[in-house]
Amino acid sequence: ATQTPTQDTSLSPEGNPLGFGRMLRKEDARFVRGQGHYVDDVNLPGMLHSAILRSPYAHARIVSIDTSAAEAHPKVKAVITGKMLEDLKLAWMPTLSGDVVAVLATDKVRFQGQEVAYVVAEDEYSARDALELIEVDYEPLPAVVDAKHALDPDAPIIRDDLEGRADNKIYDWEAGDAAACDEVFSNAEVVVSEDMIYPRVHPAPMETCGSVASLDKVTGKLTMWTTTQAPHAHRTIYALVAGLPEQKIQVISPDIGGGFGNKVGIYPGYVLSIVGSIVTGAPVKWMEDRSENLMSTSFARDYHMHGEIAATKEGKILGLRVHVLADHGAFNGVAQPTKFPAGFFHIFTGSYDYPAAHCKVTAVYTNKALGGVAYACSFRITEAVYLVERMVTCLAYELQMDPAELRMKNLLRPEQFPYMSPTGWEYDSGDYPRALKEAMRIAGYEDLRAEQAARRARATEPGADPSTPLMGIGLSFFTEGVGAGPRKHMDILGLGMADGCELRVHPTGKAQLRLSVQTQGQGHETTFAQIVSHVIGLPPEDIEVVHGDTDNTPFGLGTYGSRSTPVSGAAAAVAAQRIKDKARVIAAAALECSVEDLEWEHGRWYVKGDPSQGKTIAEIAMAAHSSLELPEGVEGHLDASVVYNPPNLTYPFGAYICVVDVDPQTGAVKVRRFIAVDDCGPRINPMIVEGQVHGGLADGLGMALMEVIAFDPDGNNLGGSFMDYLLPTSMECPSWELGETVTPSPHHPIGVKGVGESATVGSPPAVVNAVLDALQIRHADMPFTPAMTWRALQGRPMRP
Ligand code: PCD
Repeated sequence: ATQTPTQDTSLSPEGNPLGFGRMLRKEDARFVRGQGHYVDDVNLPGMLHSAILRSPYAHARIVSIDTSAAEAHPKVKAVITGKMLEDLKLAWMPTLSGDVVAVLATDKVRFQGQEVAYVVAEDEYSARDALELIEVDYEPLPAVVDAKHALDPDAPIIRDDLEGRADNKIYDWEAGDAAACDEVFSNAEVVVSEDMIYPRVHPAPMETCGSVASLDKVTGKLTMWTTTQAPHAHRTIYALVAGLPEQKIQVISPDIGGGFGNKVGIYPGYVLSIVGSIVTGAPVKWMEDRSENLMSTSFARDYHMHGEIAATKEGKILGLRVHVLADHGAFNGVAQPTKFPAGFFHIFTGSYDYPAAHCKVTAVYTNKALGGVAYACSFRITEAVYLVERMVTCLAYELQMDPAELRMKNLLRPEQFPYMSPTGWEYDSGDYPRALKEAMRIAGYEDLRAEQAARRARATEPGADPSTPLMGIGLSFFTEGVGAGPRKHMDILGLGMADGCELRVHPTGKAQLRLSVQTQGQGHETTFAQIVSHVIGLPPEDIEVVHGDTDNTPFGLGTYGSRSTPVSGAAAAVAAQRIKDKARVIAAAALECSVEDLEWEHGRWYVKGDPSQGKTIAEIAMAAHSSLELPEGVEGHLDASVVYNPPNLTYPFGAYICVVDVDPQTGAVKVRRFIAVDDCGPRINPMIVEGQVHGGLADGLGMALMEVIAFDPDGNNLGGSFMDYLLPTSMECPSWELGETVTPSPHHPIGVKGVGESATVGSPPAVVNAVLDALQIRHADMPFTPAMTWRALQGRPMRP
């Protein structure tokens, strides 16, 4: 049900619920009827299909490629190799991190699954058949699979395409104050250190990546239907890469079957479909299959972290330092603000109050697919939160202190906000103890600990049943920074991270909101209509949200890093506010009174003291398009457009508690309960927020318990299908128990903070802390598959 407007709609962060509230998603009408329209649903007259030949080797020199048999296939229209692209200067393209990546390999292949040749044919089956007719002569080379050996003096050089490359290092980067940290550590009473791996995982959206490219030879216009989270950024990059005039490129992102960061970057397949259309003169479709998606598109994490935490004997944290070895795969294709090579990893100081922090990140190339994509991680905050939450838990273990008590002792206090972190981030607002207390209340924390103590006591009694599950309780507290960015500090390849928005109120009082961001399932068509409704009082049903088409929406950097609501949501609120202000002027003209005489209520301006004299936004919209005489300088119509440059990130936070039972004989982990208290400021649509949190918790549980992309010593990907790469289902998930606190962002026009990635960021350490609490060991690496858990129980932890 929709809410009826009941309150004043000032833009104060405390806000008021007009427009906000539980509302079924507008987009569900088509999704539940199977009427979603995805790239693979795009079928154009005369359209051709295509397929990519991929490398079976992780590292090999290409000696020769013979395409003659494939070309002779009766249904094949074109076979394209790296050599042919080289002649067009299209063999390499820039990555979002300023590296270059091969569109089709010319000299060497550098990971298993890399693109080697491309076939365009009348149908997809013929295209795939023809791949088998291509003869490639490879000369296999030794592969760098373990990041720890990437910098060995005798390691093969992966990127010999880059001039002057003598090793596999991508960068060394650091943040914080090393000297101050050393000082604190050398005088500390307690120092705990630990090595941990955040394994390589994959976003694995339901819909794989694909595109349909259609170049009109007469008009020179390229239309590109594609799975992209950032249509405008893609258009600009196509213009730069292919030298096509930008006004002649239209990127259309139709419905997206999940993005999760997988659809931020530009893949060779997209570019190849453009090349295919140029070469054949027909529209060309390219769609990946599941294994291609799992083996060759962006991976996340792959951080080998060494953490050290310093504290007093009483458990007051004094400092944290970290050294990370980051495995980026064969090309550095991370999508994140350019000036932050390790993303926002240096928000690793977390939610606690201590002065000294330092981190160093060394990134290396390995013979694996591109890594480091921001899979629900707000640019590496996931890794950062895992590190600090594990380290704090290790400290509690060492001090034999309750981990909740240790956290409570060190959490930032509400009066410290806005808080400047030791690595230079200004947290906008928070009340952390309140969130942790709320999670502990919902969990019944004291009772859970009592139950655990009683079980442990019983387990030591003679004749105790050896199959009795081991009970574990794990906590995590996270702070995220989302809404990149202030454009002064944050850009991607020189494009500042601001987002545009246009709002038009049509004569009959129905509105259209055009956005630069892209929904992939988060429900923007609903929540953004609710934002406008909140400000101008039109019902959300009357506000159509348009996105995903560069010809019909303003420029902006797109959706990832939970930035849509913090950035574009702010743009929408400001545009609506401008409409409301202009409506007041028009209402004054229509009512023949002065602007000051008008008051706002229920989506309507009315004369002070005489509420019967008033105009609703719909009436004002008609007046704005009519022959009504408007005051000097006021243009007709009721439109507004805004480019929003956020002054700061928003900092959502949360407290999570996980309860597990571990079967000591099989190592199987069952998540018994999971309590998640999230604070993302006021919730535009609480139902959507809950859905976002449910999804993120499942993601986090998957990473903690089952997901890992492993490689054999030759660099063969061992996780290239859903048989090997396990995703959680409802069978593994408990019934999530959610809570909330509300701390508005002081700088966001309607006080909201992002939430899309929060649960994926916050949940893995809670699950891992719970498993390790059950096992009563200080550390072992995730994922806690039965085998890994069982080995950890035997005191034989193994690395993923
Ligand atoms: N909200 C509300 N309230 C608040 C906040 C928020 O309501 N306070 C809502 C909104 O509006 C939207 C959602 O919620 O609708 C979300 O939001 P955000 O946070 O802003 O976010 P975005 O930007 O929109 O989105 C993005 C995210 C991300 S980033 C990810 S990963 C994921 C998430 O989102 N993805 C996805 N979620 C999701 N969901 C779905 N369904 N699907 C998908 O795909 Mo990255 O960086 O890309 O990795």
